Amino acid sequence: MWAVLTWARAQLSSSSPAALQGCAARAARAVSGCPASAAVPAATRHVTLPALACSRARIQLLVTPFCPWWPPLAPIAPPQFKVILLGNGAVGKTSLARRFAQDEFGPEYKQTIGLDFLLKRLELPGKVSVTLQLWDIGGQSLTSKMISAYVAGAQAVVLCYDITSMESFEDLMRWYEVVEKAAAARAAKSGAAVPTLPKVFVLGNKTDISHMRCVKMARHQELVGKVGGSGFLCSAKTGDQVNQAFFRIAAELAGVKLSRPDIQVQGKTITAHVINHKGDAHEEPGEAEAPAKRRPCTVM
Ligand code: G3D
Ligand code: MG
Repeated sequence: MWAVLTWARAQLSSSSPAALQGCAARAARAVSGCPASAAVPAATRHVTLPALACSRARIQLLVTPFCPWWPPLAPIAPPQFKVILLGNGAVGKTSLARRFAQDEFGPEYKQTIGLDFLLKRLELPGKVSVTLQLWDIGGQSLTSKMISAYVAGAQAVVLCYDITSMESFEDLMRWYEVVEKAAAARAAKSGAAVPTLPKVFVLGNKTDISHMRCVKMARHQELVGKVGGSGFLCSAKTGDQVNQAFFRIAAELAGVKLSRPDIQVQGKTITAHVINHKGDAHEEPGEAEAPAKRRPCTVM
């Protein structure tokens, strides 16, 4: 019994999903009486990360009342997902990353030269914590040889365009091809028969200037269908829909199902700035500008 408890504790202390899956598989074998050499039951192979984190918390709750001397397990480090923002220069990749990770938007930063890297931890429904690693590579890197190295190991790619620039939208297919080539090269290197593509999302930025929009919604949807992911429209400038987009990306990567209220809670209150044009202003009589003093005029 002691040995079993010690072994279970050692397994549960691990932060690795693989070890947790192994633990779940052994537990399933022990319960069902299968020999230790039996293959991992199919059910446990498909256990999702949140489900595992949840079972770990449940085991902790069950064990503590019977074994009060058993110190609490160290918390599991939340899983990190590598998310790359791709797209032409000036579509707003840096602004989006900064808006999401730091809730900032400002003109003080320079065009990205190499690679910017931001981290943001999120709490998903069901108390599932995840960390998104946002990789912001410069728009000038479409022809760069480094791009496939950046894409390697990414769980998600966000293809970003500016809704007021048709060129930035049409170039997204070239960005997508770069992702496909990188995945194919990786598969060839590892000997895998089928390349593993990261999840691909399409994000149209600058909805605050939608009166200048030239990419129609139908074309946006068509591209989303082609790359097989989800699509978002947002504004890094006002923050509209930025949190919702990344929250949905994180949930999709972690395998967490979201309800409409879950997404809505992420919404940011947008403040509308009312511009008071001089001609429209209704000045109070007392605040009106004092008439200029009249000088006597002599007509010769
Ligand atoms: P990039 O990282 O893709 O190259 P940046 O793009 O984030 O550097 O943004 C390029 C320009 O677009 C910046 O303007 C930035 O302020 C603007 N921008 C980014 N996001 C938005 C948005 O949501 N709405 C509007 N209206 N502008 C946005 P400047 O003038 O500094 O070049
Ligand atoms: Mg940039």
